[in-house]
Amino acid sequence: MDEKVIKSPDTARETRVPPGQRLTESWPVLHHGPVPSIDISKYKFTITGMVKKEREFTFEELSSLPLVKVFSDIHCVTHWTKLDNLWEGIGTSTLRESVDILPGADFIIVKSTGGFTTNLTSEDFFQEDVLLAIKHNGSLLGREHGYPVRLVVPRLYFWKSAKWVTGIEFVGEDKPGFWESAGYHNRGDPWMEERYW
Ligand SMILES: Nc1nc2c(c(=O)[nH]1)N[C@H]1C(S)=C(S)[C@@H](COP(=O)(O)O)O[C@H]1N2
Ligand SMILES: [Mo]
Repeated sequence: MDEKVIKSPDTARETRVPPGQRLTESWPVLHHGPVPSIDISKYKFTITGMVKKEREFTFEELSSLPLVKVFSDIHCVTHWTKLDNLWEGIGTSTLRESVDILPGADFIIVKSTGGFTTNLTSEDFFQEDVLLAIKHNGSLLGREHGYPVRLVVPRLYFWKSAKWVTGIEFVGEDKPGFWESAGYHNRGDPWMEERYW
Protein backbone atom coordinates (compact mmCIF):
# COMPACT_ATOMS: atom_id res chain seq x y z
CA MET A 1 0.00 0.00 0.00
CA ASP A 2 1.06 3.57 -0.73
CA GLU A 3 3.06 4.64 2.31
CA LYS A 4 1.42 8.04 2.38
CA VAL A 5 -1.92 6.44 3.23
CA ILE A 6 -3.10 7.14 6.79
CA LYS A 7 -4.26 3.85 8.26
CA SER A 8 -7.15 4.23 10.67
CA PRO A 9 -5.86 2.48 13.82
CA ASP A 10 -8.87 0.13 14.01
CA THR A 11 -7.76 -1.51 10.74
CA ALA A 12 -4.71 -2.86 12.61
CA ARG A 13 -6.80 -4.74 15.19
CA GLU A 14 -6.45 -8.49 15.18
CA THR A 15 -10.25 -8.74 15.02
CA ARG A 16 -11.53 -6.02 12.74
CA VAL A 17 -15.26 -6.72 13.10
CA PRO A 18 -16.71 -5.09 16.25
CA PRO A 19 -19.17 -6.97 18.50
CA GLY A 20 -22.67 -7.43 17.03
CA GLN A 21 -21.55 -6.61 13.46
CA ARG A 22 -21.66 -8.74 10.27
CA LEU A 23 -19.45 -8.34 7.22
CA THR A 24 -20.88 -7.14 3.94
CA GLU A 25 -19.18 -6.84 0.56
CA SER A 26 -21.78 -4.45 -0.80
CA TRP A 27 -22.17 -0.84 0.22
CA PRO A 28 -25.69 -0.24 1.55
CA VAL A 29 -27.22 3.23 1.15
CA LEU A 30 -28.82 4.69 4.27
CA HIS A 31 -30.03 8.17 5.10
CA HIS A 32 -33.06 10.20 6.04
CA GLY A 33 -34.84 12.16 3.31
CA PRO A 34 -34.12 12.54 -0.41
CA VAL A 35 -30.75 12.38 -2.18
CA PRO A 36 -30.00 16.02 -3.05
CA SER A 37 -28.89 17.14 -6.51
CA ILE A 38 -25.98 19.42 -5.84
CA ASP A 39 -24.78 21.85 -8.49
CA ILE A 40 -21.02 21.71 -8.05
CA SER A 41 -20.60 25.29 -9.28
CA LYS A 42 -22.81 26.53 -6.45
CA TYR A 43 -21.52 24.21 -3.71
CA LYS A 44 -20.20 25.98 -0.59
CA PHE A 45 -18.51 24.61 2.53
CA THR A 46 -18.63 26.96 5.51
CA ILE A 47 -16.74 27.12 8.80
CA THR A 48 -18.77 29.13 11.31
CA GLY A 49 -19.30 29.66 15.02
CA MET A 50 -16.46 30.06 17.50
CA VAL A 51 -13.70 31.06 15.09
CA LYS A 52 -11.98 34.40 14.78
CA LYS A 53 -13.18 34.80 11.20
CA GLU A 54 -15.78 32.59 9.53
CA ARG A 55 -14.82 31.05 6.19
CA GLU A 56 -16.44 29.77 3.06
CA PHE A 57 -14.95 27.48 0.39
CA THR A 58 -16.18 26.66 -3.09
CA PHE A 59 -15.70 23.04 -4.22
CA GLU A 60 -12.70 24.17 -6.26
CA GLU A 61 -11.11 25.91 -3.27
CA LEU A 62 -11.77 22.95 -1.01
CA SER A 63 -10.40 20.37 -3.43
CA SER A 64 -7.28 22.40 -4.11
CA LEU A 65 -6.24 22.06 -0.45
CA PRO A 66 -3.67 19.31 0.21
CA LEU A 67 -5.35 15.91 -0.15
CA VAL A 68 -4.84 12.90 2.09
CA LYS A 69 -5.71 9.24 1.72
CA VAL A 70 -7.23 7.31 4.60
CA PHE A 71 -7.69 3.54 4.79
CA SER A 72 -10.59 2.59 7.08
CA ASP A 73 -13.39 0.20 7.93
CA ILE A 74 -17.07 1.20 8.01
CA HIS A 75 -19.32 0.12 10.90
CA CYS A 76 -23.00 0.95 10.58
CA VAL A 77 -25.20 0.83 13.67
CA THR A 78 -27.64 -1.38 11.70
CA HIS A 79 -24.99 -4.15 12.10
CA TRP A 80 -23.13 -4.16 8.77
CA THR A 81 -19.39 -3.70 8.52
CA LYS A 82 -17.52 -3.02 5.29
CA LEU A 83 -13.75 -3.44 5.44
CA ASP A 84 -10.97 -1.94 3.32
CA ASN A 85 -12.18 1.48 2.24
CA LEU A 86 -9.75 3.95 0.73
CA TRP A 87 -10.92 7.53 1.06
CA GLU A 88 -9.36 10.61 -0.46
CA GLY A 89 -10.07 14.16 0.60
CA ILE A 90 -9.17 16.96 2.96
CA GLY A 91 -7.95 15.98 6.42
CA THR A 92 -9.70 17.85 9.22
CA SER A 93 -6.28 18.95 10.50
CA THR A 94 -5.89 20.91 7.24
CA LEU A 95 -9.21 22.65 7.91
CA ARG A 96 -8.03 23.49 11.41
CA GLU A 97 -5.08 25.39 9.92
CA SER A 98 -7.41 27.52 7.82
CA VAL A 99 -9.17 29.20 10.79
CA ASP A 100 -8.36 30.55 14.25
CA ILE A 101 -10.48 28.51 16.64
CA LEU A 102 -11.55 30.40 19.76
CA PRO A 103 -10.85 28.94 23.22
CA GLY A 104 -13.71 26.80 24.53
CA ALA A 105 -14.87 25.64 21.09
CA ASP A 106 -14.92 22.04 22.27
CA PHE A 107 -17.73 20.70 20.07
CA ILE A 108 -18.57 20.67 16.39
CA ILE A 109 -21.93 20.57 14.66
CA VAL A 110 -21.57 19.08 11.21
CA LYS A 111 -24.21 20.33 8.76
CA SER A 112 -25.58 18.84 5.57
CA THR A 113 -28.20 19.68 2.98
CA GLY A 114 -31.82 19.47 4.10
CA GLY A 115 -31.04 20.46 7.70
CA PHE A 116 -29.25 17.22 8.67
CA THR A 117 -26.73 17.62 11.51
CA THR A 118 -24.47 15.42 13.59
CA ASN A 119 -22.42 16.38 16.65
CA LEU A 120 -18.84 15.53 17.56
CA THR A 121 -16.31 16.65 20.14
CA SER A 122 -13.46 18.60 18.54
CA GLU A 123 -11.21 15.86 19.85
CA ASP A 124 -13.03 13.21 17.78
CA PHE A 125 -13.32 15.55 14.78
CA PHE A 126 -9.60 16.32 14.61
CA GLN A 127 -8.29 12.75 14.79
CA GLU A 128 -5.78 12.15 12.02
CA ASP A 129 -8.00 9.64 10.18
CA VAL A 130 -11.00 12.01 9.91
CA LEU A 131 -11.49 13.68 6.53
CA LEU A 132 -13.87 15.45 4.20
CA ALA A 133 -13.89 12.77 1.53
CA ILE A 134 -14.38 13.44 -2.16
CA LYS A 135 -13.33 9.99 -3.40
CA HIS A 136 -13.92 6.38 -2.32
CA ASN A 137 -11.74 3.57 -3.73
CA GLY A 138 -10.46 5.87 -6.46
CA SER A 139 -13.78 7.20 -7.77
CA LEU A 140 -15.76 10.33 -6.97
CA LEU A 141 -18.48 9.63 -4.43
CA GLY A 142 -21.76 8.48 -5.92
CA ARG A 143 -24.66 10.89 -5.39
CA GLU A 144 -26.29 8.46 -2.95
CA HIS A 145 -23.06 8.20 -0.93
CA GLY A 146 -22.63 11.94 -0.43
CA TYR A 147 -21.39 13.60 -3.63
CA PRO A 148 -19.64 15.99 -3.73
CA VAL A 149 -18.28 15.89 -0.16
CA ARG A 150 -18.94 13.73 2.88
CA LEU A 151 -17.36 13.57 6.29
CA VAL A 152 -15.72 10.26 7.25
CA VAL A 153 -15.13 9.53 10.95
CA PRO A 154 -13.68 6.00 10.84
CA ARG A 155 -13.58 5.29 14.58
CA LEU A 156 -17.28 5.97 15.21
CA TYR A 157 -20.45 4.39 13.83
CA PHE A 158 -21.12 5.55 10.29
CA TRP A 159 -24.05 7.84 11.12
CA LYS A 160 -21.45 10.42 12.22
CA SER A 161 -20.10 10.41 8.66
CA ALA A 162 -22.43 13.06 7.27
CA LYS A 163 -23.12 12.90 3.53
CA TRP A 164 -23.57 16.04 1.37
CA VAL A 165 -21.80 18.05 4.04
CA THR A 166 -22.13 21.83 3.73
CA GLY A 167 -20.25 23.08 6.76
CA ILE A 168 -19.12 22.81 10.34
CA GLU A 169 -19.93 25.07 13.27
CA PHE A 170 -17.70 25.36 16.32
CA VAL A 171 -19.70 25.59 19.54
CA GLY A 172 -18.98 25.69 23.25
CA GLU A 173 -21.71 23.28 24.28
CA ASP A 174 -22.65 19.90 22.88
CA LYS A 175 -25.99 19.61 21.10
CA PRO A 176 -27.40 16.34 19.74
CA GLY A 177 -27.72 16.15 15.96
CA PHE A 178 -30.40 14.49 13.83
CA TRP A 179 -29.87 10.80 14.65
CA GLU A 180 -28.60 11.58 18.15
CA SER A 181 -31.96 13.30 18.85
CA ALA A 182 -33.77 10.29 17.40
CA GLY A 183 -32.34 7.84 19.94
CA TYR A 184 -28.84 7.12 18.69
CA HIS A 185 -25.96 7.33 21.14
CA ASN A 186 -24.30 10.70 21.53
CA ARG A 187 -20.84 9.36 20.65
CA GLY A 188 -21.20 5.98 18.93
CA ASP A 189 -18.05 3.96 19.57
CA PRO A 190 -18.59 0.62 17.74
CA TRP A 191 -16.11 -1.23 20.00
CA MET A 192 -18.19 -0.29 23.06
CA GLU A 193 -21.47 -0.92 21.16
CA GLU A 194 -22.65 2.62 21.83
CA ARG A 195 -25.66 2.17 19.54
CA TYR A 196 -28.68 3.75 21.18
CA TRP A 197 -29.38 5.63 24.37
N1 LIG B 1 -26.76 13.98 5.26
C1 LIG B 1 -26.90 12.79 5.82
N2 LIG B 1 -25.81 12.07 6.07
C2 LIG B 1 -25.92 10.85 6.65
C3 LIG B 1 -27.19 10.34 7.03
C4 LIG B 1 -28.33 11.13 6.76
O1 LIG B 1 -29.47 10.77 7.08
N3 LIG B 1 -28.14 12.36 6.16
N4 LIG B 1 -27.28 9.10 7.60
C5 LIG B 1 -26.08 8.52 8.20
C6 LIG B 1 -26.23 7.11 8.40
S1 LIG B 1 -27.36 6.64 9.57
C7 LIG B 1 -25.44 6.18 7.79
S2 LIG B 1 -25.47 4.55 8.22
C8 LIG B 1 -24.51 6.57 6.70
C9 LIG B 1 -24.71 5.71 5.48
O2 LIG B 1 -23.83 6.10 4.44
P1 LIG B 1 -23.88 5.32 3.07
O3 LIG B 1 -25.27 5.49 2.50
O4 LIG B 1 -22.83 5.94 2.21
O5 LIG B 1 -23.60 3.88 3.37
O6 LIG B 1 -24.69 7.95 6.33
C10 LIG B 1 -24.81 8.81 7.41
N5 LIG B 1 -24.79 10.14 6.89
MO1 LIG C 1 -27.13 4.39 10.00
